[in-house]
Amino acid sequence: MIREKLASFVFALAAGVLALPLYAESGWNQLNMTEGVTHISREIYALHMRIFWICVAIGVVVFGVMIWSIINFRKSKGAVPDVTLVHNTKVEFVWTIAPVVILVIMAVPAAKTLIEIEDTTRTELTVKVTGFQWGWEYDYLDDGVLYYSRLDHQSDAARELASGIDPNTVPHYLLNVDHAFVVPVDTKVRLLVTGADVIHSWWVPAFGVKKDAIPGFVNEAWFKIDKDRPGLYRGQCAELCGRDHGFMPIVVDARSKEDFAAWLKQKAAEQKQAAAPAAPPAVAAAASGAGSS
Ligand SMILES: [Cu+2]
Repeated sequence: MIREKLASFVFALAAGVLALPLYAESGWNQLNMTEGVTHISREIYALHMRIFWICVAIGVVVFGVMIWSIINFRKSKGAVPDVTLVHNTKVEFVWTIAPVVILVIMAVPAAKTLIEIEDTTRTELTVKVTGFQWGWEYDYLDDGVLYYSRLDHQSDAARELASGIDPNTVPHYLLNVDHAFVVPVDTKVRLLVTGADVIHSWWVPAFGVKKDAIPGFVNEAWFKIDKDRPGLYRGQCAELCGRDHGFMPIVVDARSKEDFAAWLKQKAAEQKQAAAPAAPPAVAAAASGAGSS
């Protein structure tokens, strides 16, 4: 009997191990959070997994005891309920202390990560991010670069009512922008997040950052992308901000430090040149001054 049970257990275990690749292929593993590309996002993932397994253990113990009791103390087996039992100090002590200990075990690493998330000291680049209906404005405060980022033209055309365009044919439908937010990897980037009209929320899951953009307030957030993970990272506005809330995605273009420096220099020069026609007022003023004298 025991040998049979053992054999079926080993069989089930082997079947489970063999099914793992199938599980990965089925997409079920995509139901979980991703680890992301920053130290903080991995910390958050680790917290999530730790607390998940604590919940699994609690579930197994609680349901195990419950099912075991139902089976072993059933009426047909001659069990007689103890109707005189009012309370049991020992049991009450255990079921008070055990949850407190579990909560402390969860709270200590969670508080540590929260403190780290809020630590915006020693940042290397500051960008002011303003959410508006419906897009984002990125202002590189120390470098004189400012631009808007909106839903890309292809998605925008396809989303129109009766556009006749199949969204499945649009690459990264509703998750693409005209001008991506360019940042360097391996750099502690500080964001000053605010809103221009209503409350928005700047959310990029791969960085573990979700920060409310509230008019009249400046919220701080930061991220430092792994050195070996340049690339495009996508996010969305995570606050129901009005009619086109679903159409204000975020795309972050993470580049190497050298590429970023070159891009920033070129962009600053471009914007300076674009602003140049506004310079003639000095000439105009001189001219009008000459005319009036
Ligand atoms: Cu929004």
